[in-house]
Amino acid sequence: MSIPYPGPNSLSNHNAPTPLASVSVVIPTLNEAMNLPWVLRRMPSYVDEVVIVDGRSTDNTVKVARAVRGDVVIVNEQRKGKGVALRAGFAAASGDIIVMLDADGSMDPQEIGWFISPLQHDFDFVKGSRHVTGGGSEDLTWLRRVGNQALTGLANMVLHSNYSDLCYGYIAFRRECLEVLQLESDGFEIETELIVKAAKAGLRIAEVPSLELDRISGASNLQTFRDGWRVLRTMAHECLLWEAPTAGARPEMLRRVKYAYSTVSFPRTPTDPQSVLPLMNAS
Ligand SMILES: Nc1nc2c(ncn2[C@@H]2O[C@H](COP(=O)(O)OP(=O)(O)O)[C@@H](O)[C@H]2O)c(=O)[nH]1
Ligand SMILES: [Mg+2]
Repeated sequence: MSIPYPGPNSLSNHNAPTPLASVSVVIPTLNEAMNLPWVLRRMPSYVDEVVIVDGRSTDNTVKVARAVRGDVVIVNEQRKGKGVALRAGFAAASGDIIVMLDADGSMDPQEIGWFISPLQHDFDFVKGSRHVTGGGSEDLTWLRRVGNQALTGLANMVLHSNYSDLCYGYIAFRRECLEVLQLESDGFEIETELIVKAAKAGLRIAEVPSLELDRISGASNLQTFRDGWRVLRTMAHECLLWEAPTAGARPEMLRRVKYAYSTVSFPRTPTDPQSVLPLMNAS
């Protein structure tokens, strides 16, 4: 199922039929068998393709993914790092719109609609923010919160931007953006690379509120100081050296889109992979 996608010229041509866009969701996974069922079951029906990038999990992540969603695309990526995994996933994704989110249950796929809506209205790149009305986080420790605030402030200073949240990887964009962004990060700093390059390339960017939930089970793979340093290094590198292929072509201010969260509570418990795997054997 696809979504209506007016595209940049729609305003001047009212008689043209609205084309449809397909949506791919790219999810990097490292030992997320207990959390992935919740994520996949909350995927909206208009998502056409889910791409799981794995290769290093030692639990049943891939089997569980196939059991819960039969049409899942699995990309085998043996190299270490969230950035490597996302780049492989983007290359494999076929959708007109690409959404990236985590597999640990911290990002609710039910929010995808908020990310897609600005893309249907001429925006190119939509990033989630935990620090605007309607957003929030159950997952941020005070150290990560302070670090993120400092890095966001620094990025805004050098980019002359007004982002409210830098180190957050719930993002959606038109697939054409990949040609402009030329991603090369290997680790968690890919989130910074995406955001800095999107701003430098003059993409039309919107920020939407997002509620970051606690990881359902397991431990984070991020190391605050090591990865904070990598973010800083990436920011310095991209700000100083990177010239976008379309740099300055259409510089746009960041727009902030407001949504109100309905206070729905939903059960978030780890899924025992053994309760899911017989599904696959039965089919
Ligand atoms: N394929 C792959 N996925 C990874 C790797 N490192 C982290 N991830 C995934 O990236 C997402 C974010 O990682 P997480 O550990 O939750 O970091 P945090 O959210 O920043 O604390 C999760 O879905 C992880 O499973 C990796 O080396 N390879
Ligand atoms: Mg996480």
